[in-house]
Amino acid sequence: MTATDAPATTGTSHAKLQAWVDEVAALTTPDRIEWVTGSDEEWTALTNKLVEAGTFVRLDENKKPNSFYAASDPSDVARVEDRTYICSVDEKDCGPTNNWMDPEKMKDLMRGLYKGCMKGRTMYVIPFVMGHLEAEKPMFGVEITDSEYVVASMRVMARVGDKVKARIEELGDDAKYVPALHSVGAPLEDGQADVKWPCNPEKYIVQFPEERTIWSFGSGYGGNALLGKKCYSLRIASVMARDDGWLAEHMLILKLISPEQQVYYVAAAFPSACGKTNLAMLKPTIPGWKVETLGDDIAWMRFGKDGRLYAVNPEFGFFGVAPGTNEHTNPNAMSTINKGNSVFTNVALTDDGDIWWEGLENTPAHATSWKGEDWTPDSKELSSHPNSRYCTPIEQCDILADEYNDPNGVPISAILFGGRRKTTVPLVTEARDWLHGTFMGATLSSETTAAATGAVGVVRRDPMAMLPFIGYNAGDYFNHWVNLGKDADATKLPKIFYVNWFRRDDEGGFLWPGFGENSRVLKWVIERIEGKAAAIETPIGHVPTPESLDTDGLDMSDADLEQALSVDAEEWKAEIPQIEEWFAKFGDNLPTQLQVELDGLKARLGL
Ligand code: GTP
Ligand code: SPV
Ligand code: MN
Repeated sequence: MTATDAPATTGTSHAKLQAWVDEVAALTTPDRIEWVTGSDEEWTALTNKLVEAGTFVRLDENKKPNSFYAASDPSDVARVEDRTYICSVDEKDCGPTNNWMDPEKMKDLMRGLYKGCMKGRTMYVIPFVMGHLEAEKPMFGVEITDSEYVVASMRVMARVGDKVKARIEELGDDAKYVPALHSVGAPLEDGQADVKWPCNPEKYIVQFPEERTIWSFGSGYGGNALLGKKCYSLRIASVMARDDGWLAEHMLILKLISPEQQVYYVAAAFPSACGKTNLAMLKPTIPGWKVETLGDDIAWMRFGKDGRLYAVNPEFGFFGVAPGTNEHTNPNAMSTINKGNSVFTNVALTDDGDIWWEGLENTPAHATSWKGEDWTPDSKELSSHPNSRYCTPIEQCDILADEYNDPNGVPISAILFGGRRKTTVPLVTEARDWLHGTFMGATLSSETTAAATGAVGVVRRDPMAMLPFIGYNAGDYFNHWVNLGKDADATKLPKIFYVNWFRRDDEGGFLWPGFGENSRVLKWVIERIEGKAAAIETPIGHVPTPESLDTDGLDMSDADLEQALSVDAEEWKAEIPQIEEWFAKFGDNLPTQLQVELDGLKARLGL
């Protein structure tokens, strides 16, 4: 069947959108076109189709209602940073931290890949909005994909369907939307049987920042394929934010309520698989304190009329790391997924129709691993991929804050930066001011994780936890942070802190128990903001005195606490050449203010 006679089940009255859909269909030649409505019937039809294809296994209705297990192709398990491009018109605008190719060259190359790539498949058109449909300027997108898995996941992760489409049509030419094209790149010849997880060894995840468009090819994995998430809400949105004076960040948003019923909102940027979801849904161990959640991965932050920085979570679901999640580390995530309506990818399937992963309670005597192999507790291999994920609706979260539904967002009191460092970086450090905090963010370092393909455990600079997500020159991005601080009322800006839950003792164990105990650090942060807690001034910033941190009931030796909080000048001196090398990458694009911060740090370290 050719594109011209591929019947569209519906279309749109929005001429420009229809023209793009037609153009893509002509190029990719799908057998069918379907517009995603967002209805329950559609979910049932899609998931049935996925079960029939073997991509999904329906889980036991009594254990995980309306939920599904999927195992990907073993080669398609994470974001592919080396295949991710920022195709700005001018190479300079892509900067030294992103891959670049001339946009026209990239389009030619990818048109070659897209040609006929949806043959034998259905092309789905997903109208979606990141953030609220009721926002002053709704942030629309339209994803075209040939993957039912992507459609099902997008329905969980973003607000999709008829209502969004109707609003785009109503706004007509005024409707700004990001066209996002995705294909798994696995056309089917007539009569060819499909595989459970179609994908292509050749992958491209491409952002065109000036055009605000996304082209993705070859992968079905979350961050590569659910294009509303990292591709739009961070890479494209960071460019929009630069142009319009706001911030699109890889941050969780939480609401903290003190025993005195004071409310504070905190945003925190940690690299992938470094603890955002867990902190966002934290169950405090200190009496009287309460946490509610607003978001676990992405924050869009704009200045309000009152001069404060307001954050909204543009997403509609959690796409969380499964291993390590359990009733102790994250009871709120557990109760969210136990309500069902979820998709689990690359975890283990138990014999009684449930899922399991490393770290979860009730280890099964036997299960099927993510690779489809027999697994028992004696197996040498992991049952679940380290980057296996649950995809679950945010509205099922028991501690979702009411403010999640406010398109204007919440005023942020503190921003935490954090990473995974075995050494050097103390449990918590307070920045002196916004600029110093920007320096902390710009020099943030972390050990790489399984969330991206490549080596795990290698220390790299991951500025603001945004290294793979800044849609333009990172030097310009630093400048944007500096400028926002310069133009703002300093008394209203969030206070910035740098945390590290992952420092190790001499035996290699974590010094700090983490998870719910992180509430102690949040309390110190709030008390610093309120001017109530003591701190020691060190070359890198203010760290708690051991007495200023609430350690009541904390099962930890004084020596370990001291080590967790310690600032070792020698370790920091060793850090300096790495920071210098990092900054040198940016040449003239590095804001002079950050160089001044570095010089100040060196001077304080006696260098
Ligand atoms: P992305 O979804 O990839 O952006 O990850 P994330 O930042 O949301 O990370 P997440 O909260 O899912 O945590 C990733 C891993 O870190 C999990 O295996 C957690 O168990 C572990 N982790 C999270 N918080 C802590 C902590 O406070 N201490 C320790 N030791 N581990 C933690
Ligand atoms: C991350 O890697 O930071 C994630 C998962 O949150 S993904 O959607 O794949 O980007
Ligand atoms: Mn993330």
